[in-house]
Amino acid sequence: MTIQVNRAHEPAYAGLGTYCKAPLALRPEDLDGVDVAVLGAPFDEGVSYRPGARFGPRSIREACNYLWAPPARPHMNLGIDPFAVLSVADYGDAECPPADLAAAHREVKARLGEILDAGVFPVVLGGDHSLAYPDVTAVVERFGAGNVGLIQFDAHADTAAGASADGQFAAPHGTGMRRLVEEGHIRGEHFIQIGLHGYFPDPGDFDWMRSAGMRWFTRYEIDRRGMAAVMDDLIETAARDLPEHIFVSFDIDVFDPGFAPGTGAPEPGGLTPREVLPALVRIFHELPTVGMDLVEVAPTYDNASGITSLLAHRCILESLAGLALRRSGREPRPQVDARTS
Ligand SMILES: [Mn+2]
Repeated sequence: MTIQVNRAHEPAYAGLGTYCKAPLALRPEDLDGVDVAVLGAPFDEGVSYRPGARFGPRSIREACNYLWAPPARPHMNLGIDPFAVLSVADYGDAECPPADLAAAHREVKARLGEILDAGVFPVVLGGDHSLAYPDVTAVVERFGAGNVGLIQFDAHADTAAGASADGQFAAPHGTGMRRLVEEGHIRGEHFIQIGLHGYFPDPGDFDWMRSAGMRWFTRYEIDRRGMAAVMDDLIETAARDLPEHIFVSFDIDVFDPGFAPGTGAPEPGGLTPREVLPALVRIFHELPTVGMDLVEVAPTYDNASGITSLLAHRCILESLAGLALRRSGREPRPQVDARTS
């Protein structure tokens, strides 16, 4: 059974903080009847540059709490309230001990396994992007190797080799995607990336990605062709070539740092919320997704505005709206076109 975290007339910014004031579930048996479970993964031992993503889960939960509880979020352009369609619960955080990345991964995978075993759709809040490794391996254990596809939003491909030839260290948050493919959890041709820009990966890593059969849409292609056309391609490719179970791994640094400065490895020249939010709606509406993670929110670099956590919060909400649309089996009903004069 889930526990309401608000009193009857308590504003959402008051009291205990869960995602959108969703009720709390702390034990596997509490997930009975739940459709979506939010799980925090507060660790950042896998980063190469600025730490701080361990504070992401709490910060994302606290963002956007200016409405009333329990949650209601009627989407203006879809005509659907994800909380009316989906039973959303907050499953708290995995017990990630500081300074032990392997233990953090183990704990996340165990809690995520409980969510998946209950047949519930997981939304995992990072944490650094090494989180994708325990997330995707847990999903693959449930659905079977070769049966899971991966769509990654990211500035960086995260396909560096574990250690380069000259012995240079490669941080776990930059190597997880390669590891998933090399160890056989995800086939390269079941992997699509979107939003790559900046100076990583190295040309040699791109060569490896090509040889593995991976596909990607860079921000430069999006600039040339427009996000809508690129998303048409991505959806068509995923529907045709990816297996029936698709996991979405979303790195907040896919956004331009002007929109999301609170992150560990910002890359100037990134995507905008106006490009990405509708893309998330399309993916979760039109493709058979089985879960998502959202990583690398490091709110310490946000200064006073909390803009990055707010955007992360909204990315999840848009994803849930798309998922609600899919589960309801109907098309969007925009609330915005009725009165124009
Ligand atoms: Mn990443």
